[in-house]
Amino acid sequence: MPILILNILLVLVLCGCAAKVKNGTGTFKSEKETVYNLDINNDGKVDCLWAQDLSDPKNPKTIWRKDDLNFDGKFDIEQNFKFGKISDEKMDLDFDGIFDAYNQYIDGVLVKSEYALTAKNKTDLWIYYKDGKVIKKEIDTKGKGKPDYFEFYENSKLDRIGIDYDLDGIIDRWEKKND
Ligand SMILES: [Ca+2]
Ligand SMILES: [Ca+2]
Ligand SMILES: [Ca+2]
Repeated sequence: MPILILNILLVLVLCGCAAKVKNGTGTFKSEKETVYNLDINNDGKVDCLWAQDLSDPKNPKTIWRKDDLNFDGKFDIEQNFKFGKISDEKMDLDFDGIFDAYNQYIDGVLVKSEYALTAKNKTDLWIYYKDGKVIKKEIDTKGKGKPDYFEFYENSKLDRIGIDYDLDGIIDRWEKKND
């Protein structure tokens, strides 16, 4: 549920930024980096901060951006870009000031996600993607810092589940899901 809320807020903020970009004032930092900021709700705190590489004026490229989605003065999503495409991002899903989710991209396509859902600063869910589709989920159900529950997907459908009871990295029980 927090992810859904974040996504909705993100869409709203991104729309807001896109609509106001033309009016945003850019601060020239270097030939490679011009930083823009926006205070969407006019409370004096920046909600949207981003840098662009304007060395090719016809093809400006975003280098990084940060968004405060709930307007509390803390950035909830921080993104980095390579050659204008997103390369990684971290998100604070519950707005407590601690990042809980991390996404990694190759060539703008999501390849890996990590979430700390039950404890702060402790990853307990790893998701792997191929061609943007989930292929594997690894879950730490015991809070040991290592996954013990594995889900394998075929064509985005859960195909089989594996459980590693003693955390030696070898799956001890398999369950087939798709026939
Ligand atoms: Ca603000
Ligand atoms: Ca915030
Ligand atoms: Ca958080």
